[in-house]
Amino acid sequence: MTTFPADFVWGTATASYQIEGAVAEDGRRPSTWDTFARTPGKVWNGDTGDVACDHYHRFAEDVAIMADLGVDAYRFSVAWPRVVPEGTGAVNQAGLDFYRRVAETCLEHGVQPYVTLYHWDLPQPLEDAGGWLSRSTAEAFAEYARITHEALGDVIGSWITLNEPWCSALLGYAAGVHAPGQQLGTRSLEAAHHLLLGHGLAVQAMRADGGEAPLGITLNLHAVRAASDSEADLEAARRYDGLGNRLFLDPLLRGAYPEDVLADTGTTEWFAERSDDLATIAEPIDFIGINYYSAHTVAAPEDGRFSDPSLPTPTPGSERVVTVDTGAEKTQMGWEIHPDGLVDVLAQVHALAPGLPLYVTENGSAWPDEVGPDGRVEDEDRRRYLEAHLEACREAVARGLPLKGYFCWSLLDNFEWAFGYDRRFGIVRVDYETQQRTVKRSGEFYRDFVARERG
Ligand code: IFM
Repeated sequence: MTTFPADFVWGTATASYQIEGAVAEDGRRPSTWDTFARTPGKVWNGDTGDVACDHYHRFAEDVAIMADLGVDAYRFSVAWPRVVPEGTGAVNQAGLDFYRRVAETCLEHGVQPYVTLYHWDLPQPLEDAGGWLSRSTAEAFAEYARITHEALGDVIGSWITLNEPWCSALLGYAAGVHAPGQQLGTRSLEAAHHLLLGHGLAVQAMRADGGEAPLGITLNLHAVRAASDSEADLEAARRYDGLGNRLFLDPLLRGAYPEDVLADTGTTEWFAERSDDLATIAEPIDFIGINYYSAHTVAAPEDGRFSDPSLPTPTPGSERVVTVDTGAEKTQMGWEIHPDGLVDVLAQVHALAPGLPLYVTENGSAWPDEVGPDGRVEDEDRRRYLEAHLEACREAVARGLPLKGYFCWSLLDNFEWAFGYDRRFGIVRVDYETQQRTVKRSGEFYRDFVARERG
């Protein structure tokens, strides 16, 4: 059996708005997610991140849990509206101090801090000025990245600019199911461009600031399979892969947008006018993070086939693609479980950028956990999902893919965006009434797996 390299990084991941709470403390100002969550009908049960897991006050306890689990690294995100509360202008030292405390506590426990600079909490004033539809947001992001890098560069092990720009652009500006909740069709691709530009500018700004820490970006990649070899189904797969993967991978790793996607969406001219930005977007990076949850089998629409609500409608072209239910087991999110798809997406990225280190920066599953009379959570479904995907990572390593680490999503149950607290992804249970943390069976499994792999 292939063993993981000795320096393979084992981690867990979270994100600021999903766990911190304390949304109005120590100078933090509202983000688009504060606004969105407060808009009636946008988030299940009217849940908000106001308190979440209260990680802002309990981070030391959470880091100690990670140390007990024996993980090497903690991927957390910095909330832009804590550091630069209005998006541009005045810097909030208290916000930077908080993240320094988190990072230093990690280091004291032998846990390397990996920081994501943008996991969706855009300062509301920037959204009011156009959000990611505006080029100035990309420039503001680079300045915020520079400030954070300069302040925390001595304690952060790795930097990730953006988390899942596909979600920010297409769920936020096309499907409207994420903040800021807009349904602008092809204009969502303008948001994608400005996110990518923001990434490139941020990489340049952080490089100019100096330091050794690796810089990268995290994408949520879709393993795409055509339902059949028919021309129509292959065409559907091309479209799904185009919007879900290549729209982001190609400019980042090849310095060019996929022409078929621009043609499909009628945006060729708009992008041609901005072709000078491509060199910035393709600024060399040190690694790429991949968030993987499911594979998608797609087909041309036809009666009786199931249409996937996660493919953003009304993005032009989405009406030409449906997702087929293959009968595979699904998580509580309705996402089919296909561990082999993880190897496929890693191989897809490797083919584009041979030699670029790869990390699985998120992977996990939601299940309707039950708490036993003894307080234990025997989450066998989550444990099996985790084991199957860890074995897929082993397979990737065996095939020679340069996979350097794995971060389980998530350390804690948390605010699952539009699903509020109704979906639990944690390997540690959070009782939202008492804020008590309990390591689930899946967490114990992960601890033992990591220990065994380390020999
Ligand atoms: O909770 C999210 C996370 O914020 C981004 N990636 C997917 C996770 C599960 O939906």
